Amino acid sequence: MSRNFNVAVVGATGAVGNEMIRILEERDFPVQELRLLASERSEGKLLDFKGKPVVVQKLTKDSFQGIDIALFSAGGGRSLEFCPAAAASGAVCVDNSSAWRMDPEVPLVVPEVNPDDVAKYTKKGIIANPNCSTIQMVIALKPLHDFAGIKRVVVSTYQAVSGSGQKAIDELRIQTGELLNGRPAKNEVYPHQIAFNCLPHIDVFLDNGYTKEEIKMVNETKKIMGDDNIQVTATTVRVPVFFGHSESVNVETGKKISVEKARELLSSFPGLKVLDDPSANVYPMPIDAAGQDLTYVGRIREDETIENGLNLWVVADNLRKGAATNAVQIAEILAEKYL
Ligand code: NAP
Ligand code: 3JN
Repeated sequence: MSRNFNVAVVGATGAVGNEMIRILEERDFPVQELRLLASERSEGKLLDFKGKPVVVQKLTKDSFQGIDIALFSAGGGRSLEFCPAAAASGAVCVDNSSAWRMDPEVPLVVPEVNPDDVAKYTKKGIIANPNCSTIQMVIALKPLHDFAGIKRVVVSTYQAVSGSGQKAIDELRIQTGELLNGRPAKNEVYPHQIAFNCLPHIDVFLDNGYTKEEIKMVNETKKIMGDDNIQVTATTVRVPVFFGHSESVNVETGKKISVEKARELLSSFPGLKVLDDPSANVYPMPIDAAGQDLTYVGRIREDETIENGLNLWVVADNLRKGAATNAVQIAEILAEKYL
């Protein structure tokens, strides 16, 4: 990267935005100016970047003058309203919401899987970051698909509360404390108690009985992998974990992949780390993935009920690789190749 860039973080005070600031810092992204934007509730608040305070500004359509790259994580409504204004000012938007993901003129990118799709940003000036559950799954699927052609995927997720934002992190912490002290738990973010519980309900229910989160996994996987023939069915579940989404992934392929071959393919894929030694109790867990940028895969075994099938257990930090790290990696590709 030969020059520095003016970068805006929209939703800078949120769980994802905060992680974006940390990751820009950690990866030493070449930032000239960092502009932090949020709602008027946060106007004037100070956030730290590289040891210096940066004042949070209120998001308006004029917020993007002089900005090269705008990282959005302030919800789909804000992305729908403000990405076009940012793009019209000359910024390239990397959007973390679902607002633009399925727009045919907007690329949906996981850098390890389809980095060349970044080039398609020119039509609308927007690149979409996939849903966190999709990102970690497609990283595990891609090397298997390239080798043996994936026909069908059955996935069940175990998603951390940080996927629902800062208020949900607080809700799990407070509920756990109250219940352990014999007091009743209040719920505001979720429709039921989340502490010591599991909710098979992420995002809203649709007419077909699936949740929107489940349908995101179906549609986004096809778009990122560039193959509409991959069949995906998903059940997404919220669990009382703070950081790190886990997934049970059953894959049916066009030709057989032995467990040894799967291990070899997965081990050599960028961004993936195989942790698979059940005899020593080694398998991926969210407590180990939290704070990391890799996607971890283990429990690799044959599905003995079909001719060509594998079962995998896939874990990643949902706020990092599932959101902020993926967005900053896209920004790095933009900075290196396109801006
Ligand atoms: P969060 O912790 O609740 O933070 C929300 C952020 O949006 C805050 O900075 C908030 O600012 C800002 N915001 C809200 N309303 C605004 C407005 N009217 N104008 C300007 N800023 C506004 O939520 P989060 O977990 O960080 O998630 C934020 C968004 O990121 C989600 O809605 C989703 O679209 C996306 N996301 C994507 C993934 C993924 O899978 N890739 C994962 C999680 C989230 P204030 O502090 O001023 O209210
Ligand atoms: O619940 C999770 O674990 C991930 C949540 C993602 C999310 C939360 C609120 C709105 C999204 C998303 O990225 O799909 C959205 C959205 O639809 O933008």
